[in-house]
Amino acid sequence: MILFMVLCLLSINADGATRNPDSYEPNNDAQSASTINFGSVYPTIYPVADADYFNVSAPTLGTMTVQVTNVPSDINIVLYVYGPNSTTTQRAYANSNSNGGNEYVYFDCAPGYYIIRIYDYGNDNSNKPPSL
Ligand SMILES: [Ca+2]
Ligand SMILES: [Ca+2]
Repeated sequence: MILFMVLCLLSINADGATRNPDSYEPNNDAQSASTINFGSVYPTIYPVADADYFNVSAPTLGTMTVQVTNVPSDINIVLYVYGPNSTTTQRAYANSNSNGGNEYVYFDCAPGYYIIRIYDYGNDNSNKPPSL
């Protein structure tokens, strides 16, 4: 068994007054999901009602972990994973915590691509990034 990990880091702007879209935009639906590798990405949930979709591929059988950490205090992250090789088949879901809480899922994965979707439960926005 091989362990794959995708770490979704919500990065924190040094300048808390600046609210900016992240470099993965536009990625507001599964069709425009930003292709990423396992590791860390640093999206922001901005502007209001922003949703961020990512496409990550598992090369073989394994366990995939997706965690959203470093969540800003004004954001309540909802995390979905779809796949394999589907933009609509739900594979994992997490919304265990409220504002500022981390979210985490792990599951056995087959080879193929998976779609990760994160957004804020209340459709707020934040300049402070989460970490995927
Ligand atoms: Ca974003
Ligand atoms: Ca987006």
